[in-house]
Amino acid sequence: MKHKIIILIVMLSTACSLCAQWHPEAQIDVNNIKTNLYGTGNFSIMRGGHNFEGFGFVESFTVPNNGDAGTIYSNTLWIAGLDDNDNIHCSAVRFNQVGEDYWSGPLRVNDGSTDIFAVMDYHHVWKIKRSDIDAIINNTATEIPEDILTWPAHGNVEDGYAANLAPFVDTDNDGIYNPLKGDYPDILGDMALYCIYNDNYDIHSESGGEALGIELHCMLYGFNAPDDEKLNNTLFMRTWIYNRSQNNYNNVYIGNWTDFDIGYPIDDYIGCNVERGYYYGYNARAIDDGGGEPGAYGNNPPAQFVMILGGPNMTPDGIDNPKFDDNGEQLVNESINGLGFGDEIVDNERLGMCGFVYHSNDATIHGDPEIAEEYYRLLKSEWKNGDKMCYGGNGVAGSPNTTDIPCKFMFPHDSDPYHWGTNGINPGIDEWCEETAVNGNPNDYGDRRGLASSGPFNFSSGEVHVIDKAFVTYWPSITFDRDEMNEWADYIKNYFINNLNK
Ligand SMILES: [Ca+2]
Ligand SMILES: [Ca+2]
Ligand SMILES: [Ca+2]
Ligand SMILES: [Ca+2]
Repeated sequence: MKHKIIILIVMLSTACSLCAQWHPEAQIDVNNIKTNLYGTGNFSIMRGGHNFEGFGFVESFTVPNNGDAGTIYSNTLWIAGLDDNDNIHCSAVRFNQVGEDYWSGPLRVNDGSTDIFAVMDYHHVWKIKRSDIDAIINNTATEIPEDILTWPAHGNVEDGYAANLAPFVDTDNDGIYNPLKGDYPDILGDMALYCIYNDNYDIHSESGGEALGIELHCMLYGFNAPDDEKLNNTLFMRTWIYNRSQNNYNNVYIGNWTDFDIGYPIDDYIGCNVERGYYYGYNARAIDDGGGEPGAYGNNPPAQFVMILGGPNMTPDGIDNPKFDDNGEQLVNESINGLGFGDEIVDNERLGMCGFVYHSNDATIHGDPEIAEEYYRLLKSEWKNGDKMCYGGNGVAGSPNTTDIPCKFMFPHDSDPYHWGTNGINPGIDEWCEETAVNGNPNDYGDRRGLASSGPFNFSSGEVHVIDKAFVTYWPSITFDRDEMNEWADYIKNYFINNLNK
């Protein structure tokens, strides 16, 4: 037995530090989107729903679910901030090509530590169906599924972990999860995937950053809604982030990073919508033509957007922060796309998308970040060398059609009428977007990656922040149309506010 454990430890140590493919995974297939989720909260990573670039075909963020084309190659969470000594702490992965910043399992509540046994115990993605919960409630269940029986409701308190982890409905109110007595997982949607992971098991070999000591719980969920095209093409994600370290962090930014691939991956554009708090990848060409390869959309390709429905809590200040000034004018600040502003509820305000930057797969100033400081700069809407992003052109000061006005949102088109991204200054260029970026001419299309960030905010020891996002595959009724896409965004945001934000 002891011998076996030692072998297992050696295997796991090697695997954990190296290999994303080894992460546990499960697949959500509740509606028109089908994707895997890894046990470290990422999806599609190291895979494509595509047959390009020699990766081979693997089902991942496949839309429609019975097709062979997808819209997202990789989606991950970045977070970075400063401790009391101004040291950067950073957890961020892109493709796990370099290494790993996240591992399965919770952290001990007193010091943020963990060990290989916890990594092993939580090395799983739970998959829960609403129909199985209904059967338990209605007493018609013939057998309780394994993932409901093993739902990670409680941590090992004797070993220092939190008593309560995954949410559950405690039907007998005894504080203990017991599915054999009628308790069941408290999920959202008709199907949910759930995993628990942390950034403190090992050194950060992907970003090189110092760990924050955070424990993350991720729920990816959706609705089976064949009569509701918008909801049926949406997945939601809720992430709970616990600061289990003893550090109080300041100037923290959290980001959602996406490598869009709209079918054929190298003919894409990217942009963002400031007022609605989302960013999107779309095909640069009317026809997504993969040259005969499977995995291209052909005519009428979809666009994919990621909306920050509700970001980190703002620091409580005892007031319901307003959305409008005394004259009824929109305030030029985070109330533009944040949640809970001017709703007569004190201190429920949450940041939305406070910045958006894109970058490319190249060695320029636009290229991929490599060290923690570069990740942190991108999170702050700066270029990786520390230069401010500037409005217009390619966002790099001194380039054609680029102003010297610092900006927070790249390619906002007409979605920033209050000029929040340029600190209230009218930059004098309307509809900044890829189609007309330089002298009215289109950019070369390519393989785009984008990062939406929320911040700055404070993240104290023992505190939890909750992040809500939506991943929506928008199908144009005729051709790609930003006004129509905005209707989809408004519908999904309202659905979230009315049904899910509780
Ligand atoms: Ca109970
Ligand atoms: Ca494409
Ligand atoms: Ca409020
Ligand atoms: Ca407040």
